[in-house]
Amino acid sequence: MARLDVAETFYNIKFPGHMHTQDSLNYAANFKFQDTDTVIVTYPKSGTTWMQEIIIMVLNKGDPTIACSQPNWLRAPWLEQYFFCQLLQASTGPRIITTHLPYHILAPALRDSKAKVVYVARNPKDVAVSYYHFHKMANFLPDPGTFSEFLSDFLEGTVHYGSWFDHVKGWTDHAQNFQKFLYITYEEMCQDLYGSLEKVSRFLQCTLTEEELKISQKHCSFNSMEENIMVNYTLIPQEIMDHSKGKFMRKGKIGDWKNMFTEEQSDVFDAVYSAQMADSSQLFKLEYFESTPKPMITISTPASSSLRNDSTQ
Ligand code: PPS
Repeated sequence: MARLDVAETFYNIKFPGHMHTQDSLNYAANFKFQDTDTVIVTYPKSGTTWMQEIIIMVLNKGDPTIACSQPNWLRAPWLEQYFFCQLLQASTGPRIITTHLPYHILAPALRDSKAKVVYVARNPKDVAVSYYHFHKMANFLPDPGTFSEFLSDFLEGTVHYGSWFDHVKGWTDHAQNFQKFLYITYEEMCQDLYGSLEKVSRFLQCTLTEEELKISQKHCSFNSMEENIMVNYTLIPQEIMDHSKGKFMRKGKIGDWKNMFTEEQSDVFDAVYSAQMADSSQLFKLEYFESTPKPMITISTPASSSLRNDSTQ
């Protein structure tokens, strides 16, 4: 199934037809989660692959064998992709499921389960830049045009996988609906990878020793992941990802948007951001991603099941 130029529209959102069908999207929306599942939820380019790696290292207590021998899409398959069932059956160990689906599509299936949900958010300006570059190398995504054109589509929410604003608001505004929900940012992972590993290990109730955490920290660093063919997507054939046009592990930095946005684009973005996020119960300000990101939402675990907003911004 190539379908590189096909887009599947589901709930008014476009998905790459190369990996998605109406059947696979419907299947995802009605999936029967198990209480032991760990579900990684992200808008694209927000740190999905990184969290997949962090979780596999935590669950394996710092043993990199699986992380170095199985591609990430096999050990943490995407729920909405048409080969999901096949991959899930082939995977061993606790089920780690990845999804880019927005809250309103997945919530009915997920809400009543006790599955652990890990939501990773990233500064949307950096997401837009990363996504733009990814469009240029991923042949299953449309030609993004100029950055300015792509940015307009991103702000309007007409890019594949829909609106960043709806995604983040949907999941974080309803975090309290889940029994086990961890919210973490890409920026926090960048600034304190060791602490983030500890946080994920506490959430998954899988304690690691200091030594195991240190091994995991090294393994999950950008430099190490950039070289790991199980996560850097160089295993994907050239006709699907054109590696001559860019790298999946591109820069791995906070604030790269400053090298791409004009002042005017940044002002427009800020205005749209303020308008779109005005009704968010979490009251994210864009600067939140640029300061030391403190958790906006506390971890919900069996021991502390209430959620509260820690934001003072
Ligand atoms: S995808 O296609 O949605 O699965 O992409 P995703 O994995 O969510 O995001 C890719 C970006 O994450 C960066 N990345 C990392 N940054 C820092 N450290 C580590 N270890 C790491 N692993 C992945 C990756 O480089 C992409 O960001 P950009 O800004 O393009 O470099």
